[in-house]
Amino acid sequence: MLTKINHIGIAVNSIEEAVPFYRDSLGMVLKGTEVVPSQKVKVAFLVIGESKIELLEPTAPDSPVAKFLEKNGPGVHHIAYSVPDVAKAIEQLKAGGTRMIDEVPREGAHGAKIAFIHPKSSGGVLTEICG
Ligand code: CMX
Repeated sequence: MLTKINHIGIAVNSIEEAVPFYRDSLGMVLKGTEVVPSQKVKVAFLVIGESKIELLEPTAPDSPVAKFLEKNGPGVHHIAYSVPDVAKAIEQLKAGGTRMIDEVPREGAHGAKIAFIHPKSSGGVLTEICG
């Protein structure tokens, strides 16, 4: 069902302050930033080879990422896997007993279809599937 790791999401207080480490110290390429209003986050995509890191900065105090930062501080927020068909993957996961946060695909960055698996079903690791 999964084809590859799509990206790793990292929660930060400030994209502007976090980018120099990834871009200048690690040599990753900043591909751009985007606000995802529905999820109250600003995201920055950094690329190295085939791999991507997504920095997540909250855009409002009640953003889920703001809550995450309050509870845990900055750090790894989620791991996203590519699937060919998100709706189909949701059905397959549910049929196998996996609890989903999203039972229907929603829109993520770049207009991609995404869905989150409930961390209770994935050993505490917030897991995203994306198309
Ligand atoms: N890691 C581990 N557990 C997490 C978590 C994380 N990053 N985020 C939330 N949880 C846990 C919560 O603690 C909660 O646990 P309990 O049920 O034990 O209390 C559970 O997951 C559900 O969380 P919630 O906040 O109550 O549920 P919501 O449905 O309101 O939201 C979620 C869940 C994951 C969608 C939201 O917290 C979130 O992180 N939204 C931002 C998503 C994001 O990263 N979007 C960026 C763009 C996406 C992209 O294109 O990649």
